[in-house]
Amino acid sequence: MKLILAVIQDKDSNRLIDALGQKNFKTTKLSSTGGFLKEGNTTLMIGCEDQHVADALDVIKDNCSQREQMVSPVSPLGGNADSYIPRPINVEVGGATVFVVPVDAFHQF
Ligand code: 2BA
Repeated sequence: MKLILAVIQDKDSNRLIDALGQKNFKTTKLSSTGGFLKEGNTTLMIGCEDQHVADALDVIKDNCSQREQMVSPVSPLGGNADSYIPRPINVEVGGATVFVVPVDAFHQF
């Protein structure tokens, strides 16, 4: 058995959960925060048998979009903030960042 951890954008989460559910994948949705943007994103936990992992990854790929996001860098620490003009930069976020980890045991009590 494997545990798929998929970090996705909030905007994609309902569509992806529905698409996974239609293929009988069970999901747990966690509210998470990206370390770089410090904005909310969604982490899905999906437990499934090894032979279904590729199918789950296909569903994730098909339902998560890459988006560009403008980010304003914070002003430099210790520098002269008066003359600092923050220039927003473009960052490409997602589709999905996915970890597939082995599961030693699975219990439901
Ligand atoms: P964030 O950490 O908020 O990152 C959002 C996007 O910002 C990233 O998109 C990436 O394009 C960019 N980015 C991240 N760190 C950067 C840096 N030091 N310099 C410049 N740009 C940077 P994604 O790579 O698609 O990642 C989306 C979210 O997936 C991340 O949100 C984070 O929550 C998660 N993630 C990505 N890689 C991860 C990893 N190795 N371990 C754990 N979580 C990860």
